[in-house]
Amino acid sequence: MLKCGIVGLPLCGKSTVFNVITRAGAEVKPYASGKTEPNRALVSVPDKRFDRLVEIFEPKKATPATVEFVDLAGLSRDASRGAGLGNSFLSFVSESDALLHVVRLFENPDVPHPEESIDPLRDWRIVEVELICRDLGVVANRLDRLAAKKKITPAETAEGELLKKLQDHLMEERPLREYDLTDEQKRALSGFAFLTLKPELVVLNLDETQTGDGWPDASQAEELEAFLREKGLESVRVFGSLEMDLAELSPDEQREFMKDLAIEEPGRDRMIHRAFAILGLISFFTSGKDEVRAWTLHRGDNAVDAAGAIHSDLARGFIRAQVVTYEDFIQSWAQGAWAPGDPKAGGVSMAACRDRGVLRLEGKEYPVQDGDMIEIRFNV
Ligand SMILES: Nc1nc2c(ncn2[C@@H]2O[C@H](COP(=O)(O)OP(=O)(O)OP(=O)(O)O)[C@@H](O)[C@H]2O)c(=O)[nH]1
Ligand SMILES: [Mg+2]
Repeated sequence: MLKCGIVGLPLCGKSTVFNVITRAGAEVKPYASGKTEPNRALVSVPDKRFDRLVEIFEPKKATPATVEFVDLAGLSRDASRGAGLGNSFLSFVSESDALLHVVRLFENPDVPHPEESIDPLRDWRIVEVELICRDLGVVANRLDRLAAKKKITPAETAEGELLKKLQDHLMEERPLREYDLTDEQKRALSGFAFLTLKPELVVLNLDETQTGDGWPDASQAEELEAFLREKGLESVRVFGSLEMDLAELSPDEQREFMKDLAIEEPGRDRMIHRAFAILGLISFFTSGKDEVRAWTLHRGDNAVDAAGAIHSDLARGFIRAQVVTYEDFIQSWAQGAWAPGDPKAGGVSMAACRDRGVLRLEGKEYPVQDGDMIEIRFNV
C-alpha cells in the first residue's frame, strides 16, 4: 500500500487538509495536539478508465486503486535533535512514499503560530531543514557503522564514498533531491528511506478571505510558489477550513459556493491528482464479471511485480501475463469483437482480444504500462 504522509509545522492545518482529502473527520483543534499516533485513511484513485470498465463488466464488485494518506503530528523546529515529538515522529515520515507538505497562509487570530507570524517560505524552510538533518543523521550512523567494521567489501567501500559526498551536500543544508544520483545509486540507497529524496507536493493552506479578487496581497503565496518552481517542486493552493466544510454540502451547493468564491476546481481533486502523479504511480486492471479492480505499481515495475500485487502465489508460480492495452480493449469492445456467449465474461473478452491480435503474451521482465489489462497465467 502506497502512503502519502502529511507533514508541516504544528497548527498549519495538516489535519484539516487530511479531512479535505479523505473526508475522514479527524479532529481539528486550535491548540497543538501533541498526539503521536497518526490519523490514517484510504483514498480511491479517481480514474475514468476504471469507471468505464465497471460500466462494461457490471461486476459484482468494483475495487478502485487506493493510496493511504497519513496525517502526522506537527514537526517542530529542531525535531531532528529531539525537540517536540522528535525522532519517533520522523520515523513515521520515513514510512511514507511521498510527502504532502502543508504550509500555513491562513490568518486566524484564534490559532497561535509556532513562529508567531505568517511567513510560508520561512515555515517551508524550517521543515525542509528538519528533514535534511534527519537524513544527515542516517548518513552519519551508517558511516560510523562502516568505519567500525574490521573487514569491508568493495561494495561497502563504494557505498561509504557515496555517503561521504551526500554528507557534504546535506551539511550545506541542501536536500538529496538536489544531488545528481543515478538510478542505480537511487536503488542502492532506497533502504535508507531518505526524507529529502521523497517526492513532495507543497500545499498552500489559505483561508476564504484569500480567494481571487478578495485577496489584495497574494505576494507571500506567489513568492513561495516561484521559489518552489525554481526548485522543481510542485504546489497547490487549497482553502483548508472552507473545503472541509464544503465536503458536507451537496454537489450542487458546493458548485454554487465555489462560484461565489471564484474557486475553479476543488483543492481536493487537485491534491489527489498531483499526489498520485508525484508518487510516480501507474495503474493496471484486472476485470471479469466477479470483479473489476485497479492496482497500483511504480513506473518500471514488471509483470511479476504485477502478479505479486494480486497475490504472492501468482508471483511464485508465474508463467505468463496476458496483456491488452485499455485502448485496444475498449476498441474491441466497441466493435463488438466478442466471442459468442456471455459478452461480460472476462475470459471470453480476453479471447476476443486474442482473435483481433491485440492480446500479447508477456514474460516476467515485461515492464507493465499504465492502463494495461492483465491476466496472469500461473501454476503453484
Ligand atoms: N481560518 C482558517 N483556519 C484554519 C484553516 N486551516 C486550519 N485552520 C484552523 O487551524 C487550527 C489547526 O488546524 P489543524 O488542521 O488541526 O492543524 P494541524 O496542523 O493538524 O495541527 P497539529 O496536528 O496540532 O500540529 C484549527 O483550529 C483549524 O480550524 C484555514 O484554512 N483557515
Ligand atoms: Mg493535526
